Amino acid sequence: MTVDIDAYVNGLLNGTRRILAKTITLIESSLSGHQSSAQAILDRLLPHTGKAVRLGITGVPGVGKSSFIESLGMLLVEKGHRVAVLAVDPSSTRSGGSILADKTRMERLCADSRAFIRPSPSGGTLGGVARKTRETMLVCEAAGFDVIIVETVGVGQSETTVSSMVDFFLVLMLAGAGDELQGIKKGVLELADAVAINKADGDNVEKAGKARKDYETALRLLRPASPNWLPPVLTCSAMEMTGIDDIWAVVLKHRNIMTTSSELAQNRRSQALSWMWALVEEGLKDRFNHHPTVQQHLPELSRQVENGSLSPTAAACQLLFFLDKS
Ligand SMILES: Nc1nc2c(ncn2[C@@H]2O[C@H](COP(=O)(O)OP(=O)(O)OP(=O)(O)O)[C@@H](O)[C@H]2O)c(=O)[nH]1
Ligand SMILES: [Mg+2]
Repeated sequence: MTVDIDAYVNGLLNGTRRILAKTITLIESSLSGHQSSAQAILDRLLPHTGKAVRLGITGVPGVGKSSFIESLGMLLVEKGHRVAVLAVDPSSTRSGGSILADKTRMERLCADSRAFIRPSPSGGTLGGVARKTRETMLVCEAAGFDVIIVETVGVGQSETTVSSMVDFFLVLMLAGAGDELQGIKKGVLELADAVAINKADGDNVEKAGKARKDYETALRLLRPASPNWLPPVLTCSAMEMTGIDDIWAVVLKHRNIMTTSSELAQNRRSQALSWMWALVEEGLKDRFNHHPTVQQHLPELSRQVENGSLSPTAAACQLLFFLDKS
């Protein structure tokens, strides 16, 4: 298949949904021909990217991420925004079944032409999934989406990865779900630009208020990432659509402050550089693992290191030397 790059680029810049979906398919494809077409398209799109608000959302399964994104997304499209919802979920916990569940939780947003929802690319390492989502984010920006929401479930390193591709990272929590900080990794709070206690409705309102105070205390003990921003704690109900507007106001306030202090631009620059280094590392590892001479000698060298007849340093030197002789 030859890909007409010009047709893709023009279609995307005109916001043609069919082309958007086809481009993401190229990005997600493992065929090298598709990959190089995707890269050629991305290069051309780059000048048209970067204007969106990039918002990351995390929280344990069942906290209400999908419901929250439905409520926030509808509020935003009604304000005139165009919203793309992407996901980073390298685990296999959420295959076909729950994408369906998401369709029922995000029914209105799914059906709205001002929104675009794309489930997590499936399969592969976190690095691979993240690369595809980042590139998809850029394509969505070029296609005119001005708010990009990237969702992730709180497993493994995926929160750190998502926080490194967004401008604002929102952590959703529940009130009184057992032990106070829900056994959440403290690391997640360190990434948060705001915490929202969801399901603050019905009998739960009081508990949510208390949890809010607890999290405020917990956050005060952490050193903030920016001297200009103390992550606030809010309460909301995705179901009753309360508190959602306030959260969006916080996102915009953060953006104003970060723009004025130039931290937004600085942050994006360092994100781009770390992305480059992540790709270099991944590429080097890949090249190493697939190098025929390395493959040929690796078992014997490993054996020698294991039985102590060769030092790890000497073995590593030899293996890396093979790379130069490609
Ligand atoms: N009372 C109440 N229930 C809510 C609220 N938000 C979500 N729920 C319910 O909580 C359950 C889980 O909501 P989801 O939106 O699917 O949660 P999620 O975080 O996307 O879950 P995963 O996709 O499994 O990670 C559903 O039964 C929702 O109806 C809320 O604000 N209040
Ligand atoms: Mg969900």
